[in-house]
Amino acid sequence: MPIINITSQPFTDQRPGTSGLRKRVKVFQQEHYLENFVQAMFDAIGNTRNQTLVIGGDGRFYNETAIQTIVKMAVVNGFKRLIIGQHGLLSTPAASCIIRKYQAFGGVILSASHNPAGPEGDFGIKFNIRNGGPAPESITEAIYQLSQKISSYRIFECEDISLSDIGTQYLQDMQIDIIDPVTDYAEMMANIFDFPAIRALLCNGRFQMRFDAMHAITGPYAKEILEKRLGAEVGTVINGIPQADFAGGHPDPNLTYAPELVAELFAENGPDFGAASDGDGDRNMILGHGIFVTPSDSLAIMAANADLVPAYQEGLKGIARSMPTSQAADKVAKSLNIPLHETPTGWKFFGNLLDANLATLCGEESFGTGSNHIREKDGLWAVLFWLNILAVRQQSVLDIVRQHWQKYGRNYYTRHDYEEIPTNKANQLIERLQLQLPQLPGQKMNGYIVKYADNFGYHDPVDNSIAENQGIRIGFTDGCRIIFRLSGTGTQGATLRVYIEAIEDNPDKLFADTQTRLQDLIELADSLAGIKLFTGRNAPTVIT
Ligand code: G16
Repeated sequence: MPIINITSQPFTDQRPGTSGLRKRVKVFQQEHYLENFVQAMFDAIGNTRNQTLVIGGDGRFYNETAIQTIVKMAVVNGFKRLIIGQHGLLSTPAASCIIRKYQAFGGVILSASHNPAGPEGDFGIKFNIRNGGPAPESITEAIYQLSQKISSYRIFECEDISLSDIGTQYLQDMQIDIIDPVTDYAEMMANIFDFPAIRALLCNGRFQMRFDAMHAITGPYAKEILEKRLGAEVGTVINGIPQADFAGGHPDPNLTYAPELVAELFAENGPDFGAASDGDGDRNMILGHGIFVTPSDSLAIMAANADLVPAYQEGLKGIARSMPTSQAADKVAKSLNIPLHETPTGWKFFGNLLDANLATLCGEESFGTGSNHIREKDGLWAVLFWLNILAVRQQSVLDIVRQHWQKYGRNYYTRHDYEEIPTNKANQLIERLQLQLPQLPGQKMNGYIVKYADNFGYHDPVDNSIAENQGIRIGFTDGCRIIFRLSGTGTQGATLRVYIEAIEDNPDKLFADTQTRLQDLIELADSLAGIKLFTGRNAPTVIT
């Protein structure tokens, strides 16, 4: 076959971050850039001969171009079968579902998540392993090391394959199945949740909901599941047609980037329930009429109500949360008498816990929640989980959240992001903080006494791997915390994330405004880290 061997040279910037390699589209468009990374990936993941590979992405600009390249490289790397979403589309959770269902060797997911798309926007690529989850650091680091030594890659020279027709085609001996991107995922959801109860809620003539797909991948999934299978009124899903540039938007489901949805839910006669998902469909935001549910609270409330969902009625094996996520779920785990696992930021750290049956639900403050049904976080799954709770409890979101706080206490929580700051300044800020850590325990600041101050390290209980330097934590004797870390998903400069949490058990103080309640800790964070000084900013770019 016409295989061509192309001579190439390493690019120094191919180390995957929190979730794969994310760069500006223009970076990926450089000659040999994508091909180098794909070759390094295929070389790093082991024997690709006779294996099945799933391929799909969030439909952003460059998705189909990249898929054609990967297909032509997969055939010379010996893959036996490719399973590709029609038009190259697969949400991240659907890709995870399909890898597991068809027992594939792994999958390649093309996405830069919620980052803006289009020729001037971002693109990304990551490899998911056989369990459906993101490759662990041992593999991502191996990919990087190989990318730094690469001198050539191999590619098959041929016409593009058709991504538009569902069915089977062949490229040499390699079978390529183009599948409907939604069906397998929708069937899985129907097996997890109480669809008859949710249908009854959505069709009762009173309950109103809005789902914002943000012009990204979840549109077709949400329309099929919410409107077709569950009978929600047509129009429940807004911005439901995926666009290559996400209509110029920033599909990050939070209070800053989904302002229309938020305004609608806070309006006088707004809907009972609102939700949004991100570019690749793995994040979620949950809103009730007049209330935003923080992702950390959402995880805790889901865990506390998991027995209402058919798939989790047998009970939870454990709950896992990333370190910066609030400790709200810890209280639920304690009351359920199940373990709580604290991992570094990054969904890849949950995979081992789920595989070993040590955890059933996982969540992150970064608008991610999921369970052992797949090995990615799952936006629509979280929305259906909430609908299942609402259908059974027949209460408003506001009442459910308030009752939860009354029972467990409230973890006031906020994250302040300083985006696109100069990398050297961000590093200086962290280094300076790191130097202060040994002196902090025992010190009294603004009335808070420091209990511990460290840089979080994680020992994986399953494979014994160690992940160091995962974020600076300053914990106080009353359970409050301030955490600093640099994002691993940005593509321009550095993003400083500051996570602030206060614990409130006094029943008279449960309903204050979050930013006001946390003001003294916010000021303390600034004085500890010199945020204004190093970033040159007076205020965060994004507050969630
Ligand atoms: C990714 C990871 C998440 C992580 C988030 C933020 O999400 O999968 O585990 O919490 O990035 O990471 P960072 O704080 O390093 O920017 P996504 O939705 O972007 O794939």
